[in-house]
Order: sequence, then C-alpha cells, then structure tokens
Amino acid sequence: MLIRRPPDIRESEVTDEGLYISRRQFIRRAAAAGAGLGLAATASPLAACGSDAGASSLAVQDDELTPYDVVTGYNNFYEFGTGKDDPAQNAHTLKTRPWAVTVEGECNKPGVYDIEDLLKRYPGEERIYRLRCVEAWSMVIPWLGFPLSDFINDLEPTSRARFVEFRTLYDPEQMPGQRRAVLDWPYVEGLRMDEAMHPLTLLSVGLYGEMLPNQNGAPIRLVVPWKYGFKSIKSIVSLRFTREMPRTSWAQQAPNEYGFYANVNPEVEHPRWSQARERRLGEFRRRETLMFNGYAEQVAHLYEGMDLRTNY
Ligand SMILES: Nc1nc2c(c(=O)[nH]1)N[C@H]1C(S)=C(S)[C@@H](COP(=O)(O)O)O[C@H]1N2
Ligand SMILES: [Mo]
Repeated sequence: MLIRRPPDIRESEVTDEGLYISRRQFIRRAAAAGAGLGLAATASPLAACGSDAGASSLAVQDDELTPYDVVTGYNNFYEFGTGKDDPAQNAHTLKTRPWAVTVEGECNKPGVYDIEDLLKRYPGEERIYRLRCVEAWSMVIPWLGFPLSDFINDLEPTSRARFVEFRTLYDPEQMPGQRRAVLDWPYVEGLRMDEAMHPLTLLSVGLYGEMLPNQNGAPIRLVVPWKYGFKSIKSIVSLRFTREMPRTSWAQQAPNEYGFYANVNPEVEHPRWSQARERRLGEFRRRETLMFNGYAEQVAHLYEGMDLRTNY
C-alpha cells in the first residue's frame, strides 16, 4: 500500500484536520490515478496533486518512489549528527508540540502562528517530488504539504519584501548536534520572493501519507524541488521577509562551494566533485542530473538573463 503508518505513531497523534484531509485526498487521488500498485508506483511529479500545471510534462521516465525506509533512514539533518543514519537514531529528542512559526519583517501580518492552526487553515495535498542532494544522491518522495505561496499571500508582504529567510529551531538540549560548531547555528535558508511564491515550492508537513518523521524535519519544513537539498530547511520556527539577501548557513560556511541560489545544475560543478550525475537511492546505476532537477520548464524563466555560473 502507498499509505503507511509506522507502528509507533498512535491514532491519536494523526488526527490533525489538515493531515486527515490530506490522507483522504491522497487515497482518492492515488485511486483515481490507478496507483494502488504499492511502493513501485510510477511517480509523475504533480500527477497526484490535482494541479493542472502540465503534470504530464513533469514525468521523468522510471521515477519510482524511494522506499519509505530509505526516505526516513538516510538523512541530512546536522542538528542530530553528520552521519546519514544519525538523524533517524537521534531525532526522537525533538519535541514537535507545541510548535509555532514566528513571522517577522516586511509584511502586514507578522505574528506567531501555531502549527495546529496552520494545519487547519491549509489542508495538505500530495506532491511527488524528486529531491537531489548536493552530495549527488537523489530520492523521489511523496510529500504532504501546502504551497508556501498560500501562507505568504495571507501574510501580506509589503512591496519592500524581496526575500524570505527561514530558520530552524535552536535548542542544543533537543538538538544535540548543535553543541558542535559544524555550522553557525541555527540553520538559516532563504529564497527570493518569486521563488518562494512559485507553485512548486512547498511547506511540507508529512510524507507517505503520514506526519513528517522528526528526521525529515517535523513538524514543518520547506521543499524546493529544483534546488539542491540543503535549501529545503527542516523544523522551521521562523520566517522573515527581508530587503537584503539572507545570509544562508551553507553559503556562509563555504562560500566557494555553496551559493544562495543552489539551483540543481549539471553544468556547474561543485569545486570538489562533478554535479553531472547522481545516484537515485536504492539504485546502483548513475543517472544524468537534469537542469533544475528536471523542473526547467516550470522554473527556468525565474533566472532568465542571470549567469548561473556566477549565481550558483
Ligand atoms: N535544519 C536543517 N535542515 C536541513 C538540513 C540540515 O542539516 N539542517 N540538511 C539539508 C540537506 S543537505 C538535505 S539533502 C535535506 C535532506 O532532507 P531529507 O533528510 O528529508 O531527505 O535536508 C536539508 N535541510
Ligand atoms: Mo543535501
């Protein structure tokens, strides 16, 4: 079955209105797409989300869902350690309730937004996206979430807002990896306003029909499928509209290796390795990495006239 509830999640924990609706919609859409085929169902991104934004053009041959155990067992979440299996081992110390997202900066509706209210106000939908890590592996994940643009529209950014900055929780008690100065904590990411408003950009609250496991960024994280995975910041506690380009964690840590844009680009190599190919987790063969991770038709216009070699 596509819908999987890990045995340690009790029924009482999954009754959030938004997720309940998501799951129902997901089941209906999966059925409508004839996708009751189990984990190997062909994943045409957006095919299951009810969008009419050219779903068929988003399909990539042989895109199969990455198995649940890989999606939740092989992670980058340095707040819980730098090993790929550290987050699954250690992230149980993160308390995801109560949880709120603080909104600040250039907008008319700053404030503290409770996660329960967000889940009620923005019913989730299913989005199957490829996610490609800068370390040259990729996955195909059935996310549950809502467009970031839905939230931003309600926050009424002013005309001065040019960027959105996101922050992860900072709490070394809950996130023991923050006791080591691997990064300048908290983790910070950012998007230009038009990237944030793009219909592909998702605030995700779940995957595989369930609430997000802690290691995947519970209770709410960003998913920007045409950018390297590090842009998809986890466990978000604040969102700030700014005039200036945010100082993002990885661009600050290693500016010659990681830029603000971080668009997936097979033609621009990382200083220490090529970005031309990738390994889909669960497979052995190498795949060609696609421009904008295969979403060029949807997003290339955002970067018209920009030199993507210098704006990496
Ligand atoms: N707060 C935070 N967000 C983060 C990271 C992190 O270390 N801390 N790692 C990023 C990287 S490098 C990747 S590839 C993705 C991985 O997401 P996943 O584990 O859900 O596949 O999360 C991104 N978001
Ligand atoms: Mo990554």
